[in-house]
Amino acid sequence: MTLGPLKLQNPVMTASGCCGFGPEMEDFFDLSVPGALVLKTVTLNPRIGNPSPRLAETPSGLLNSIGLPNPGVRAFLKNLLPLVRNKPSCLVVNFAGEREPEFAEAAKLLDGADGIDALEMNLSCPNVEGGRLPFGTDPVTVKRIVASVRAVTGLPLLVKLSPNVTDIVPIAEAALDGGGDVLTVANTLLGMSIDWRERKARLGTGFGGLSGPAVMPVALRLVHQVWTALRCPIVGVGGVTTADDVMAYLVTGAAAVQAGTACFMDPLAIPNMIDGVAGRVEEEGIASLDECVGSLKF
Ligand code: RRO
Repeated sequence: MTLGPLKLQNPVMTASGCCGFGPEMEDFFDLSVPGALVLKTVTLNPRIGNPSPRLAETPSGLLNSIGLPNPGVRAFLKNLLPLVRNKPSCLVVNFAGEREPEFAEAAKLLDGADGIDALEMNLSCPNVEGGRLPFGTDPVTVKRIVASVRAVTGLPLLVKLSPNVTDIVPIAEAALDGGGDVLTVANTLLGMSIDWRERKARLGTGFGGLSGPAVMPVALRLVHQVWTALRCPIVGVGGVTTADDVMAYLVTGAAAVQAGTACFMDPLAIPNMIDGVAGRVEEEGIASLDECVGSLKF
């Protein structure tokens, strides 16, 4: 698969946050199997994350308020990257900043490391202190932050966008204008679950990010809007669970997908989807998956 500057052996990547830093999945499949392995977000400085409960199940969905717990970029490079270096077919490191300049500072440190094939900027974590809006909701800010990262790295750059916006297209355009190569569409949808008898929210922080099959129609609609307006390289993410889900995203305009919540339901979901996609290609006589991208008819 062609994904902007990347060539992927297949279109199914792990979604950031759902497969840890890699070794967590090695009991289930070889890390070289996914089209790309995308790691949990790292920030410049260590973070302990949010108070529990951090997860709540909803019908066909999963709410999270994890809060970016991670050891910080320097400890990641020293202790975690060596555990996965050279194992995935394509290693994508997802990173974020707590303050604007920290995106470029983190990217600069990551750029200097061996074994990273691409970076994914997380402009869209829904679980920041006090429910503040993530950086990725304003086009001017998005362009400025992406440009600050582009200035310090030549690595392929994915920009992960927020679905919690009125119109994603100007934000997607700003990410490309700033120098992003690929758009990851999209992070989790803001949501809430409550136990009314207890008068309590089921997440420690009140609300959080919704993922899983419940969000796929929303994410597909966002991919459709971005593809139709910009014809750019897109990674579709949101509820990808089966090979048919993968094909639906490709046809809508994504050149690859990320699967996250599906891995909690079945740790073998990604290898199974990759096999399933190969089966669909065979059954339908598809010459190449690249030709499926954006082939939706009206
Ligand atoms: O750690 C989290 O709470 C989290 C992150 Br960084 C993100 O990008 N998306 C999400 O749903 N949760």
